Amino acid sequence: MRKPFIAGNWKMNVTDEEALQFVTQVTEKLPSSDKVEYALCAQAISLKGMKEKAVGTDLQIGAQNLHEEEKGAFTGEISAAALTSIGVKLAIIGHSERREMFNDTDERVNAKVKTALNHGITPILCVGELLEDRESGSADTVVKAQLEQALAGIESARAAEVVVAYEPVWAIGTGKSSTPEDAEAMCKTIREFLFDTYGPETANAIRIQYGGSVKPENIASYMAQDNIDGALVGGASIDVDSYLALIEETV
Ligand code: G2H
Repeated sequence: MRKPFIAGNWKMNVTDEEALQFVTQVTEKLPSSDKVEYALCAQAISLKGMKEKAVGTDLQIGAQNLHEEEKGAFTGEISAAALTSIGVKLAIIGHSERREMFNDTDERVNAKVKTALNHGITPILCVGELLEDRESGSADTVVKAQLEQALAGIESARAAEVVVAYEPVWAIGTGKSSTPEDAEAMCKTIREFLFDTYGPETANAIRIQYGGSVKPENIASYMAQDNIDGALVGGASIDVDSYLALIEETV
């Protein structure tokens, strides 16, 4: 059985003060993580403080990116070693906003996933098609190609640690969510790809999240699908009550 996993992706919307306040408020009310895992992925500046505030709780704190190299002259970037030095063991990798605006090519995404795994950081690997891909009927091909490249050279045992987030780009922050049936169809395609690549044990262990305008009102309809094991949530994870409701609706 795969345990559901709800991760908030705050993007660049929450200040450090707000982030710390949020953790203080939310940790008082979070349910036990027996049935559902939960995380918040914040701007790098807040990660250490959030980790400190979350001590003794099951709230996971994650980064929104990391650099593929171990160290060096990469001004403004964040290394995996720096993340683990403050206890961060989760990072979103290859979000479509980074693919589109920050040159996260498939090759770099692959290198970042490997670096994360080498450091014991769970990557939330984002894949998803553009609107034009869906309209031209090539969504499956595009997503499978992204997965193939992102997971190249990663053997089965390590791949089991990866969380895949399927986020159709046209559904991100637009209010236009994919129907649960369409999301399930793609997540099933992803599962089948993982099955063909890694065999049943790893394919069945990997959690697949849906992302794209998920909110408390619609999360249950995604979670009811066989191949959807959680959600990566942007806008609706920024409010304490909404974040808690997302988790409650999942249990
Ligand atoms: C998709 C998602 C979070 P939102 O990017 O990764 O954002 O829920 O605001 O569509």
